[in-house]
Amino acid sequence: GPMFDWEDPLATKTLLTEEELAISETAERYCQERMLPRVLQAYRDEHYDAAILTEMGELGLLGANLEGYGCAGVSTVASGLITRAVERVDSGYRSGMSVQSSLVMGGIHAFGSTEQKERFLPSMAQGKMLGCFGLTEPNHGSDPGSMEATARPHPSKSGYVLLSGAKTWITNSPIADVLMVWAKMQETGKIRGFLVERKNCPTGTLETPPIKNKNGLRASITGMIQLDDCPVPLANMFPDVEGLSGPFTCLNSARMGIAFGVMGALEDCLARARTYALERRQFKNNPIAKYQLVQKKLSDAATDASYGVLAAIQVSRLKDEGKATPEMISLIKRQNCDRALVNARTLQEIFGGNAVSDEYAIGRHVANLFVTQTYEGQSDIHSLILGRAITGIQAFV
Ligand code: TGC
Ligand code: FAD
Repeated sequence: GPMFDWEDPLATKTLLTEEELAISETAERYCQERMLPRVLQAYRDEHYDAAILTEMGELGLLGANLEGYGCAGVSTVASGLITRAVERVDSGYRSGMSVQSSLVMGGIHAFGSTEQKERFLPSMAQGKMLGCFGLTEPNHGSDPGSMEATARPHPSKSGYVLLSGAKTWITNSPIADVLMVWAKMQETGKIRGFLVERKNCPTGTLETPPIKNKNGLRASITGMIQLDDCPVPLANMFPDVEGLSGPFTCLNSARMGIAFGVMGALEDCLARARTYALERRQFKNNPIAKYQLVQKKLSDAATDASYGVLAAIQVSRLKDEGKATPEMISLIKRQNCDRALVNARTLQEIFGGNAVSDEYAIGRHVANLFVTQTYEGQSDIHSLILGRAITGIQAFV
């Protein structure tokens, strides 16, 4: 008869195609063999190895669900399985990939002109050109609609605007070649998206200082974007999209990736806690895994991880059929991030004092998972998005 597999309690593998299983195996192998050995030192040194994006590009893992322009064109489930494999190692590595793949490549694919797509996507898919996504500002995080960054007509150069403003907490900004910046047109107040190419920015008009000494997501690089009358050609503006639906469309796909990804981090916490509980002995030489309170912690984590993966698969399938709504994505982003954080924090207790040693990885996951619950819409913001959909009353303002 069928056997229970604690690593896949609800047999979600049966929902995957042959191709999806193969992609997942490729990604898991790369992540375990090539990424995992680097992460401990990278986290200690607060160092992001940009070569990771080039390596992922070589394997076809960047922008994997996009069609054409050198991208693999796989299903949303397959691309979710990639994020899960990456985040099993570290949320910061998944973050670097999400920004490149979902936010920047996804945005260009959805809103770019043919010329923009041809210019940026193939080298981004190879990880040779790196991107970042600038929406959040020092004074406007949960409420990006109130952003202050502006684009004003260039006083002397026709076909150009001057971008000014500050973006903060921007993943990959210090290493990005192309910076997707959302700003309001000075004349209309409408939000538009710009592809700022670092190599074309005159000295002093673009700075991207790193934000150092983070207590989470330390294997990822984060910075600001400071623009001071930076000249950008209108050919680098998304031609048709106006308003928040531009950045939010990019976020839909990134939030989906996070919902899948954080389950990888939780599954890693579970696997490590299980191994530890079977090896560690206390009271009459019993493995602590024998004790009921420890078993409950493992059961809770396995249950939430399997429900989370199942829900992520369902919403991904609906997305590919054109039937997913943003509220569904808010639902799984909120739930999976919250449950990953709560369970990781509880599993941490199983390690006793050793939880405090970074060698055991659990503390790193817990610190990272706090960030996943905060960015791309903090969980309470997603509660309000859902609350609005349930009641018809918006509670933001
Ligand atoms: P609201 O009135 O709700 O909407 C304004 C316009 O946007 C459209 N829209 C969407 N379109 C597509 N997808 C969605 N999910 C959409 N949500 C809204 C909406 O239809 C409307 O369009 P139009 O044409 O009528 O103008 O806007 P609001 O200002 O009331 O928004 C409220 C709220 C709270 C929902 C929103 O502001 C929000 O989601 N806040 C959270 C901010 C956020 O998620 N920031 C993320 C920054 S990027 C990031 O964190 C990257 S981390 C990457 C990593 O390292 O992994
Ligand atoms: P605030 O908006 O000030 O919120 C603070 C608290 O108040 C939250 O708990 C929030 O839920 C609550 N709150 C706010 N308004 C309400 C309300 N109406 N009702 C109830 N509660 C409310 N942004 C980018 O654009 N690009 C990136 O690449 C990026 N990467 C990031 C990487 C890291 C490591 C981090 C930490 C952040 C990153 N962000 C990025 C920014 C992230 O999206 C924001 O931090 C997030 O949207 C929250 O905004 P805030 O920090 O300004 O918090």
